[in-house]
Amino acid sequence: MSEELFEAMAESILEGEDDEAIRLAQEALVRGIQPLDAINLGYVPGMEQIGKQYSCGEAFLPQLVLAGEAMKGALKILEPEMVKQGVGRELAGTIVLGTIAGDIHDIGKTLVGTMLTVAGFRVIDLGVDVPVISLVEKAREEKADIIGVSALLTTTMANQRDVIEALEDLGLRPGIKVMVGGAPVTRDWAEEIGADGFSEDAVGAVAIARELVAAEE
Ligand code: B1M
Repeated sequence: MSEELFEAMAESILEGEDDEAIRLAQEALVRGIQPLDAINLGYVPGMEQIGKQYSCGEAFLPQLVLAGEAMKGALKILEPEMVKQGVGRELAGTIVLGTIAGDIHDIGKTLVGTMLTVAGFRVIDLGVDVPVISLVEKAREEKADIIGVSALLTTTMANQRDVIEALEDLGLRPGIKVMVGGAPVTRDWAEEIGADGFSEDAVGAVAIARELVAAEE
């Protein structure tokens, strides 16, 4: 039965129907489906499919925009529920998070932030198109354990390296760790730029953040 609901969720993204995406998210909660399952098994496959269609010229920018809006509508319903489930946890650490300069994709980054919040991290989310220096200064000011840098474009991925270099120039390494992620980011890339952690999804990001904080202690 959940299968049908997940398929309808993917369809709502493909069709860019935010009202329907929201309605299905509400239905999932009523039916006791875990919010993360709804995201990963329902909406994300829709996003992946629209991305593929865009790549091969079967979908165009306005459809990407509508798909993004539909996904955000669903997350507005599902994310508070996830946060509620994590309330009362011990502080696991502080992370300054952002999508790197030049890049305005925010859905995956926000999901990573929500999962970290659920796991007990204090998350300072600076949003999208964040200049390198803003990430670094905020992390210093807030005595953050980690800077989390998301990038969805092969062109902006390169700016992740600049965060590490800026920390080094200011003598803030290895005190402040750097975790990178985003669709085009790979483990090889993370190693090449000297990042401390990499994850390909939001659940993995929590595990890596925990490891990085534990390594500090
Ligand atoms: Co754009 N876009 N987009 N887009 N978009 C991609 C990324 C693209 C792959 C589509 C494609 O061609 N197939 C392509 C990039 C190609 C490349 O560089 N390799 C692309 C392009 C080209 C562009 C524009 C340049 C298009 C244009 O203007 N001609 C433009 C760029 C604008 C800019 O940033 N300067 C653009 C714009 C947009 C919209 C605004 C229309 C919209 C974004 C809406 C929004 O975010 N508010 C959009 C969308 C929706 C997409 C796709 C379809 C979906 C992205 C998404 O939200 N995925 C995307 C195709 C795709 O990725 N399949 C595409 C769902 C999300 C949950 O996954 O973000 O990957 P994701 O996050 C995951 C993991 O990556 C990981 O965990 C998350 C949860 O599991 N993760 C981390 C992410 N950050 C992490 C950080 C971590 C750890 C893990 O640690 C800190």
